[in-house]
Amino acid sequence: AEDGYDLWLRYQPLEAEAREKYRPQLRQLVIPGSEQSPTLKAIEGELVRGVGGLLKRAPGVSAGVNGDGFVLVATPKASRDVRAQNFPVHKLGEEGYLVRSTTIRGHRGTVVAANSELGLLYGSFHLLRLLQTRSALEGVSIESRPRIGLRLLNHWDNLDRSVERGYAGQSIWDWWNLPDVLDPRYTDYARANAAIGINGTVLNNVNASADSLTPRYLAKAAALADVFRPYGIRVYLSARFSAPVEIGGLDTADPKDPDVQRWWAHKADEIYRLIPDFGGFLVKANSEGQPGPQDYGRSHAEGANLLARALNPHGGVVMWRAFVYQQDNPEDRAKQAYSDFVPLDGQFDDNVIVQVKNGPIDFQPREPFHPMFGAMPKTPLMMEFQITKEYLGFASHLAYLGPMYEEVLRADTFAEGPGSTVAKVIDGSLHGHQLTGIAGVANIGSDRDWTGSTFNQANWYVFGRMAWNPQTGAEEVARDWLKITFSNNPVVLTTGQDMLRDSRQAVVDYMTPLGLAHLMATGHHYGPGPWVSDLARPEWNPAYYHRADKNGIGFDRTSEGSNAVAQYADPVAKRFASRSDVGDDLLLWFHHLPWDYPMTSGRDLWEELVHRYDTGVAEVREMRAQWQSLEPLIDAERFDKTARLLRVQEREAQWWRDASIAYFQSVSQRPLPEGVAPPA
Ligand code: GCW
Repeated sequence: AEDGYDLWLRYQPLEAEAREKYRPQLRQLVIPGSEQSPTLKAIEGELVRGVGGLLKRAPGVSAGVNGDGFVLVATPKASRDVRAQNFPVHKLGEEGYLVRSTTIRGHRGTVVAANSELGLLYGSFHLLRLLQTRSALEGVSIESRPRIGLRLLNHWDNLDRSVERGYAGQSIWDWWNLPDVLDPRYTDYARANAAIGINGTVLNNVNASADSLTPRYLAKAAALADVFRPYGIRVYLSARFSAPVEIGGLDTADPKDPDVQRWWAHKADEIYRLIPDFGGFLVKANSEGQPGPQDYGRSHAEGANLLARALNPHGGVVMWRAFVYQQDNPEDRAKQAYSDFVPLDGQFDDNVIVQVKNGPIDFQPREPFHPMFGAMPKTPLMMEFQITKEYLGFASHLAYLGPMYEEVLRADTFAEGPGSTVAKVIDGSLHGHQLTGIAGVANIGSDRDWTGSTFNQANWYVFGRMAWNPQTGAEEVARDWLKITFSNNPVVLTTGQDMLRDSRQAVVDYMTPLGLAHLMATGHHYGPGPWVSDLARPEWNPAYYHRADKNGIGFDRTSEGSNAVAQYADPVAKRFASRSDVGDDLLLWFHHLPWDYPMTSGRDLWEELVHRYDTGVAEVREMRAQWQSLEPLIDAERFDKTARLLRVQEREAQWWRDASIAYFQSVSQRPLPEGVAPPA
């Protein structure tokens, strides 16, 4: 049955024509050394299974090239045949690979070469992707290496198997039965991630329990690390800053206290004894009630360096999150992280990387890029995207996040003049950093399809592809994913691509159009709540963000208001500060405007707002109709599942529109524009 479990490792037989084309090219598999190495063994297993499934004929495994249609997978070191090809492997780095069609001693075939076994693994998955996307093998010449070093998933998984902001069932980590019972799902998790180039995973929630650092849980993490190792996935843990007090018996967690320093150093030694390739710590400190260095009058840098010094002898890194905003801080929440961190530029140890969310508030359907990107030249910054759709309709709404990631990565910070994109900040090229990273908050759970819907798989997939190369286009990935997930049918592809391309903008339109943000219901964050204004922390109230009253709507972040624009480099600040240049998408993020403000569409602001809400609903209707048209071309199981969810989404898009318009109308006191149906 098409239950979605196989993700992009689906390997269902290709169309007969494609099978015929590929079969003579994929007769024989040569992987020298595969008996000794777990990674090479994994490659062999994957290629036999993948090619066997896709072509309905598994290749033979052979010790050497001795006929046409070989696939030779080897480093130059392991294979004289590869050495003889004189490939430019020096360009590939540690993890890169090349896939070339070539001739060896008169036989024609394909070589996957790399400097390391992991490079071979990534190259082998690329080879499978070529088949899955029906790309030509003849004359193929691909060179690829990752632009970003740490390509990680962040699991917000708790030790009781609940998942914070997770909508796909409970955590896949079965802490109770670990380390003795190793669910085969752990291996499939590693395969799926390796296939898209992800090379690390933070197992536990950033709202961390100190228990995850106790011997009992470290043994469990070590068992997972053993499963993941052949696939190049390193294990990391979220560390609770106050752990020395909670599980160490100390009475302080002050970074300047020698006992605290010793405690962390011993803890690191203990971890590395169990997990020799442990990646390091992720830390949420002094944020939303979490403990941190500021509890002791120390800075984020002093806190980060405490852990960094414990990990440094072992080669581990600290990923220190910049998602901070203080209770009772009157400063615009969008400014606080920058205010806290930018003055610390230059104070972080070399093995610290600061992890910054894509926007300055919190994973909203649309935000401007975070002003910290480009503003801390001496500090490596990594991106934190959210793959789970906390604010975009959970797992039930269809929203492809590729266009959102692309929008952020391609945004120009102008930090070093034009072309200083966010992508160049995080790939290290803008400011010359070696330590680089990107993290995605996972949307994975123990649901059969992993992500709570078929289409949510695309978000995990595109995250991996863009982490490997942040210049990758969302549309290209959408097309690959559709081919791999459904079929090569041109109607499925064009219709599916349309749906994916427009889906995120639809969510923006029916939830928070024109640069509005944070209008969701309290706590669970599902559904509208723009009227909420009485929560204890002012910056948790939607009213804090929309600032709507009889006269107008929007958050003035120009110099007349909070002046958040000043945190951006000059040309960007100027553009954001200008009502006419900022563009409709971020208009109300940066400006408070009267309801009759004339928009470029010819409508006034009130009419435009209503129009956008309405458009969002129309876009979902369109998506439903598009999906419906694919019924004959999609298997019943996955067709039905998506059809049902789209029905939910349409209903809820209407709910967002009607509730939002009704509320804003109660404030603006303006009539509904012509042609808009009043709320049901
Ligand atoms: O998006 C918010 C979420 C919290 C989360 C926090 C964070 C892990 O609502 O659930 O906590 O951000 O990123 O730390």
